[in-house]
Amino acid sequence: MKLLHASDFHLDSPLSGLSPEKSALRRRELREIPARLAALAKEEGVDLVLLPGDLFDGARVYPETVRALAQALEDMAAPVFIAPGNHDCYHNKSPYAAASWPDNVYIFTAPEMQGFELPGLNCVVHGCAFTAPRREDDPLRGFTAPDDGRLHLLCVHGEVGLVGSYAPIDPKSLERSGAAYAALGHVHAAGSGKAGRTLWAYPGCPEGRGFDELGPKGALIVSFGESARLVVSSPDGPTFTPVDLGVQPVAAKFVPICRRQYRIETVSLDDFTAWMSQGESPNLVRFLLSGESPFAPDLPALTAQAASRFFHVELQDRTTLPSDLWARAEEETLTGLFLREMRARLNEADETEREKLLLAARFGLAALEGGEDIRL
Ligand SMILES: [Mn+2]
Repeated sequence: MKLLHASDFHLDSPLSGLSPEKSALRRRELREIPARLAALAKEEGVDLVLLPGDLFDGARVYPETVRALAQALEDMAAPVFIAPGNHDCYHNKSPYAAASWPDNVYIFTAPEMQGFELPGLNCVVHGCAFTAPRREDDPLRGFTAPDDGRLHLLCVHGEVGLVGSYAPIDPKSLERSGAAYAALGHVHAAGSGKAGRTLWAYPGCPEGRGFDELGPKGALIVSFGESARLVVSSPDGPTFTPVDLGVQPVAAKFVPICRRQYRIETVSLDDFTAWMSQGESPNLVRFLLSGESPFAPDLPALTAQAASRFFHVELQDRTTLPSDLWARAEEETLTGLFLREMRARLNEADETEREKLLLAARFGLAALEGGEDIRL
C-alpha cells in the first residue's frame, strides 16, 4: 500500500518581488503542480492520494486553475482526499462546493472528523475541513480510530502544537488517534515527527514562492510495510533518518517536483565571480556577499552582471572592513583619530546603524587616504 501526500499548492498566489512577466510565468508553473503530481502518482503506482489543504491561495481562483486541478486529480486514477485549509476553507461558494469534481475525489466539508472507508485497501481515511479562515480548537481532540486491524490514516490541515489560530494539533491527540500515518498540511517546509505509534508529516509546499520558502520543494511518497523511516528537514532539503516505528512500519520518501528553487547563498566577493562563470540556473537566488573589503561592493553593477545567469538574482552586502585596518586606529594621524571614533560608534551601534556607520567609515577612509570608493 502506497500513497502520495502533498499540500499547500497555494494556486493563484500573487507573486511579489518579480517582474510582471516572471510572476505570470511562475503562476503558470504553480498551476502545473497538480499535473506534475499526477505524473508522480502514476510513476509510483500509488493506491491513494491525500491533499490536506491550502491547494488554493484564496477565494479568488481562476476557472482554468480549477479545471487544471480537477483534470489532474482525475488523471491520478486513485482515490483522492482533500481536507480544506485556512486559505481554501470550505463554504458553499468555495470552488470545492461550486465546481464539479471527478468521481475519484472526496472533499471533507465539516470541521468534525469524518471517516471514509476504502475496503479494497483495508483502510480508512479520517479527515476534516476548515470552514473559516481560522480555527482555534484541536481538530483531533477526542478522536480515536478503532483498533480493528485496518490501516487508519489522517488527512488534516493544522499546526502541530498546543495553541494557535490554525487548528493546533496536540501531539497527545496524534498519539491517541491510533492512526498509522497523519498526512498534515499547513507548514511550508517538509518535516515530520512521531507521536506514539503515529508518524506525522508535512510535505511542505511543492514550489517556493519567496525567500522564506527555500530549497527543493515537493511531495511525499509514503509506503506501509517496509522498513521504517522518518523524514527530517535540513537546509539543503529533507534528509532521511531510519527510525523504528513499532508495529506499523511506514516509509516516507521526499520527492522534489519543483521547477525552480529559492536559494540564499553566502559567498565572498571572489567566490561570487566563480559563481558567475557557472552555467545558467533556473533558480531564484539571493547572494549575501561576505568577507572583508575596504570598499562597498557595487551591488547594481554586480546584479546586472549576474542577471542573465539566473531566473532571478539579488545581492545583499554583508562585507566588513578589513581587520588589519583597525590596527591603524592607534596611529597619531587624522586616519587614526577617525578610526578610533568610528570603532567606538560601531561598538555601540545596532544592526541598521552598523550598516550606515560601515559605509560612513568607508567613505571617510577613502576621503582621508585619497583613495576612491568605487561607488563614487
Ligand atoms: Mn495553511
